[in-house]
Amino acid sequence: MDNLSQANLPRLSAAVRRLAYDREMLQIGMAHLGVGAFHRCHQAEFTDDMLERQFGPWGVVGINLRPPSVTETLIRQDGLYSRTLRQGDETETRVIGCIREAIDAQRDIASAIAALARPEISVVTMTITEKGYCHVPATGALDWSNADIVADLEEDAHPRSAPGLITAALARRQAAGAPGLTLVSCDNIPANGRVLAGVVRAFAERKAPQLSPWISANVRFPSTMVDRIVPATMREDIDHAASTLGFNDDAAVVGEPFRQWVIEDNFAGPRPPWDLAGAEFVADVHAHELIKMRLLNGAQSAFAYLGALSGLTYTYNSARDPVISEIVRRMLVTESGPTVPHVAGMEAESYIGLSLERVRNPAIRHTNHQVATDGSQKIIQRLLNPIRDRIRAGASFDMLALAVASWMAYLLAAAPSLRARWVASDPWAERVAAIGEATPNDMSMIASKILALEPIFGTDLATPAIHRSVVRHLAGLLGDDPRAYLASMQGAR
Ligand code: CS2
Repeated sequence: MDNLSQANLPRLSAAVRRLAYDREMLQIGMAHLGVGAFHRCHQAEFTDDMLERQFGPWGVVGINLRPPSVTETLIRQDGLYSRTLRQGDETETRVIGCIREAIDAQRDIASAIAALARPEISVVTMTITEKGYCHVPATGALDWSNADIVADLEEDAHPRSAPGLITAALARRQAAGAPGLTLVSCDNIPANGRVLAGVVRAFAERKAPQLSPWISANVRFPSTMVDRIVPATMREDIDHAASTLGFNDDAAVVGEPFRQWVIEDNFAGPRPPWDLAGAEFVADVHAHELIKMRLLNGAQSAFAYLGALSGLTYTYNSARDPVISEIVRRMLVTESGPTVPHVAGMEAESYIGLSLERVRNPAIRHTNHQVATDGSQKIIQRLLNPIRDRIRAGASFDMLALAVASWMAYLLAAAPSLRARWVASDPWAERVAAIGEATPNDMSMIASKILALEPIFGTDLATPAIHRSVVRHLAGLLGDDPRAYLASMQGAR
């Protein structure tokens, strides 16, 4: 079967929605860092919708910093790929065309820096995952001990980190007198624009001090809230794309129909009119972000850990399990929900209902292990900050503590000399496993030591009440039958 490509577009199967703009006329005006499934199914789709409504120079050069890189596939396919939305038995497939060029920064860092420095590029969006910011999760500040940052600070280093690459590109722009730039973080960290600004400024101050005033005068870092559930693409999704398109598409992505994008209106230069595609430009995204991270992402993380510990594969299995879904619903309704601000159209009660409904969609096969990845970077905004607000309000937080304990139990269950139930992917996996292995039968000691990990928990959460709650849940979750433990909690109310 031939690959999807520009030349093959006219021969696409009639079932597929085609591009409604003249792609060959599309000039590049944006870059994206981290062309993973989420970008291809979210910002790139918004951009295609925008281009359909108002054609302009908003083609994208996609840059990948980390494997797995789809760069070669995208080059082979002229930047084209399909995205399929799935809800129950319904599917809808469409070709996306805004990515005009793709660069693998690991192989060709010079081209990546040069691309980001092109004067015609005015906006750089990025999805580099939480850990891509190289920050201390609890504070948001640049982590000077991060191995990539240490390497990038060396003289003449080829940047490996995002702050390193961005700084190199900004220095190039400054030297060439290129216009300013807007850097749009699209990752699930609170105040993502502020965190990005903080790590870039801190890194630049050390690496290229002459650049700092230029950054202050010429670069903007709007925060954004992005939302669409997009699991990693599976073999069967690639097969489905091929049979639907009539062409092979190794960059295919699958997502749910729901999508939302709220962007702080803070641009250094021209602003892509994404609002024509349904994105919202607002003065401040903080409230939207709290609602999304605490109610949707918080639920997903709880489902992922509780589900994995109970032997379930996908988050929809967890969300459809009567015991687990009731526990998570109770966490959202009684604990997380009361901590979020009011936003018209995102009222906590209906938002919780919608979030649970979305995670229950059985056509979206998001594995519990995928959502469980990098929990040390995620639980702060999803679970710990709500606990802080509950403590401040003098209110209960036992369900949130259960979810936090389930993250700990997930990493402890991965400890090689304890259970080795799976390989946990988390920058803190080894350290948490080592804590478990030191005193395997002493839950109280284990909980104390984990709660004392300051880069995750800060200095305020090692309280007796949290410790008590976590110890009890850890014992239940790491016992012989975690699901029975969860069922017994339900009975206890
Ligand atoms: C998920 C998110 O893997 C995860 O951490 O919780 O990718 C989630 O699906 C998106 O944030 C939804 O917008």
